[in-house]
Amino acid sequence: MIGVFDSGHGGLTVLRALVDAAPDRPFVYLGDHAAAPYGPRDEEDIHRLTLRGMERLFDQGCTLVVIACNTAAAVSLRRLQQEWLPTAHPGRNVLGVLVPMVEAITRVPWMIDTVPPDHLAEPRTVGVFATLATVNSGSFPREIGKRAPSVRVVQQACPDLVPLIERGASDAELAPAVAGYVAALLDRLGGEPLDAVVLGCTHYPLVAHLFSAALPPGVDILSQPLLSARSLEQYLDRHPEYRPAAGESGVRFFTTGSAPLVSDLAGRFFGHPTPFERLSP
Ligand code: DGN
Repeated sequence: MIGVFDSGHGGLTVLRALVDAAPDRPFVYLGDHAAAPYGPRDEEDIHRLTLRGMERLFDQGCTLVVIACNTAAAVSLRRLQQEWLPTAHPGRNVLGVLVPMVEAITRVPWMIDTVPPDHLAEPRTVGVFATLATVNSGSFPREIGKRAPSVRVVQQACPDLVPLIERGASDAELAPAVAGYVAALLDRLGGEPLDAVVLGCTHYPLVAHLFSAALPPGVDILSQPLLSARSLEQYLDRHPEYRPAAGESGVRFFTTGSAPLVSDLAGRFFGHPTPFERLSP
């Protein structure tokens, strides 16, 4: 069983791409809606909540979990992998959504043949839109810098977007907020051309069309769900020990929040009805 974790609804955009890429795989989704949003929380708090989410998914029988939340992954993934998993759960693993994106940007060799050849030729300046916690963690600039020091990374926190999206705001309400964040990032570039942007929050694919409308023509918008799905497929090929057991199938949806409320909005993210079950917070 493969777990997919998010603070709320956003990870459903990633789960959608994972299910599309591997429809016969069993997935368990957990949204920590009772504690969402994570973006404004401090790092210790985010780590504690993320660790709790991992325990719950392991309790459901998952051996591999994808943290489909940039905020949780940016703050907590390295700590989980280095400090917690080797002693508490040897043989299980946790992956994030940040590294697949960074690898696509910097074109590590195993990613090259999955990225169309005309995609992101020699990126020089990359914009990152994300939550405040992800921006403050510095994870995107750090990870991109390790692999491609010549790439300039300009970040823009978008603190209003997750709350607006989570309450089902209309495009008319969301468009000015997105346009404001895009204008702020372009301002800081001071006229330097922008080659690509990362929507570094799993909620933002839902407003990708608004980013596209607000950005100058020709700027590449990288799709995190798609890149995460490709990356998971390749990971499973390299690590057959995490392939689900024969006979396991289907997708189950859990939330720490109110199941009826969450199920209502979740269909917008997942594109299909999502019958959530409640896990106590
Ligand atoms: N979807 C989460 C992310 O990718 O960072 C953010 C949700 C939140 O809790 N702010």
